[in-house]
Amino acid sequence: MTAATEALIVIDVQNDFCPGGALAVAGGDDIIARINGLMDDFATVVLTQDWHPANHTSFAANHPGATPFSMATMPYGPQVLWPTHCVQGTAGAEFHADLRTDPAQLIVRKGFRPGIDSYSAFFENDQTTPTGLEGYLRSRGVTSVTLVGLATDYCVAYSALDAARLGFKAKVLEGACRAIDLNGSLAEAQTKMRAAGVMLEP
Ligand code: VGL
Ligand code: ZN
Repeated sequence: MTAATEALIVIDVQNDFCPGGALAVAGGDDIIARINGLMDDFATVVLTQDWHPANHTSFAANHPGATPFSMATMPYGPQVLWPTHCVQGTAGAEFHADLRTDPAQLIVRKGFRPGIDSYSAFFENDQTTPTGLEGYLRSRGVTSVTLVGLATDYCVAYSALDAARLGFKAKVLEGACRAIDLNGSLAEAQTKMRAAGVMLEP
């Protein structure tokens, strides 16, 4: 068991990010056994769940003529237009059936506002609208977070960068993550995380 000040944050291990899903990440389900084991080492376990309404602005289908994985400009900055994924209440939005969910004390849902995407577990993509996770962790005395899940270069990286920015000690276990790697996004995310003081471990 790690110290009571350490939390495990499991990012978006949902059907749509696993093989067969709408936004499948290669090998996305390979990490589940290790993540399940890690849960026993942490007194605080948090799961995040990407949770979009069908009219979500991050979906290419909601931008006439746009193709998935193209870019759009949103009021808060550039945004990848994704295939429709993790729609509230659908099977794709459910956690992978093999992921243990009983050890989690908190499930953070994110991306539920139609007009703004939310990669990070802490803030939406405007970098200011909070999810509430910061307050939850602080009020439980957590000072250090270990991040695992999907996808390394989007939701895991954004969460780790925000954690570091907020003053948490942040560690990403890359072997317990898998990446989308769109146009060099994995290398870029790794560079940004290292520069921000996020520890990258296998
Ligand atoms: C994610 C793209 C869109 C992720 C979520 O979990 O990394 N990526 N929504
Ligand atoms: Zn999403």
